[in-house]
Amino acid sequence: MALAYIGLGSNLADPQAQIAAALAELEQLEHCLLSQVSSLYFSRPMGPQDQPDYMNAVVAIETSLSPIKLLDQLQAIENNAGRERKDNRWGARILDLDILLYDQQLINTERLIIPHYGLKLREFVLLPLAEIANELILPDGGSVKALAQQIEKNGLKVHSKLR
Ligand code: ROI
Repeated sequence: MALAYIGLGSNLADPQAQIAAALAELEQLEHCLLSQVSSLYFSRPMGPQDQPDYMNAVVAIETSLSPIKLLDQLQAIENNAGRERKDNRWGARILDLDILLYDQQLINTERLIIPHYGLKLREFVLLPLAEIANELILPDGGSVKALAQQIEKNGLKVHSKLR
């Protein structure tokens, strides 16, 4: 089994409900065990500011799925939520599920870059990750705890418990 960390984000169509529904779907995934769930966080948009605030969370999943099979499953959940795959890399989204880490693997392919490129730059990823994996060391040797302590919080707040 591998241990994967997944980032969840939403800023459209009742973000809190979107994240809760995604969590329920992650719990049902075959060959996956949802082992940890962060709090739900309120965050300000990174990127264009003319979009709603976000809800974000991070979960840990034990899985026997390969990284690409896991990505297929996550994209199916995004699509079920009504996510449109168009060219809006920095725009509002109903549901975003990103593989942040997959064990200590480094993956760099067209479909998948792991660790996720935004991991160390995004307070809405680092702080929820630190909540569930404070002692985690990244493949490049970086400490999640230290990175989370150093990053600018940009208004990030715990909104509620998910579990
Ligand atoms: N901003 C926040 N706060 N949370 C996100 O999940 C998020 N996702 C994105 C962009 C548009 C970069 N901004 C975000 O994809």
